[in-house]
Amino acid sequence: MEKSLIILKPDAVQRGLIGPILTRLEARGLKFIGIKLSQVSSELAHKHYGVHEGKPFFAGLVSYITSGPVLVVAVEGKDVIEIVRSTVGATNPVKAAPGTIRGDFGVNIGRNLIHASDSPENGEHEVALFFSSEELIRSERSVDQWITE
Ligand code: IDP
Repeated sequence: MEKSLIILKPDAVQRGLIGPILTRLEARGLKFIGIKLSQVSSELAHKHYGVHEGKPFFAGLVSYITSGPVLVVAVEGKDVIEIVRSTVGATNPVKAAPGTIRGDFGVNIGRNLIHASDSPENGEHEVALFFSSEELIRSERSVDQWITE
């Protein structure tokens, strides 16, 4: 079982795209185990995006992710890293395929709407960074047998 942290970034929230984006993730069959509206602090932004520190876009990235409320979502399941990344599309919306979230809703790399963990290790780490264990809810879905064999 993998976990993925998904963040609907401030532009997605401000543009009223929470519903359309969650609809796509939910319709794919993903199981949500945590979901909340949150204001990312500068400290948390530095932790989450630490790997990009020193890059030319880092200051802008921190200011972007802290610029307004975000919707933070944790999903769990087999292959969720790849499933979510392929639904989200390429980092740069200019290059993202139509049919992906970034390819359908975005036009600029600095406003690419959504974050998704890029490896199982980062998924575990990022979910733990944004959610306490009490905030993660696991339950059986009767529909699961119609989604996976
Ligand atoms: P990812 O979000 O698709 O995993 P990363 O390369 O990990 O992409 O970059 C993290 C985030 O940093 C991107 O989602 C985007 O918001 C921002 N970013 C990456 N490259 C650039 C850039 O060249 N200009 C502005 N922002 C960038």
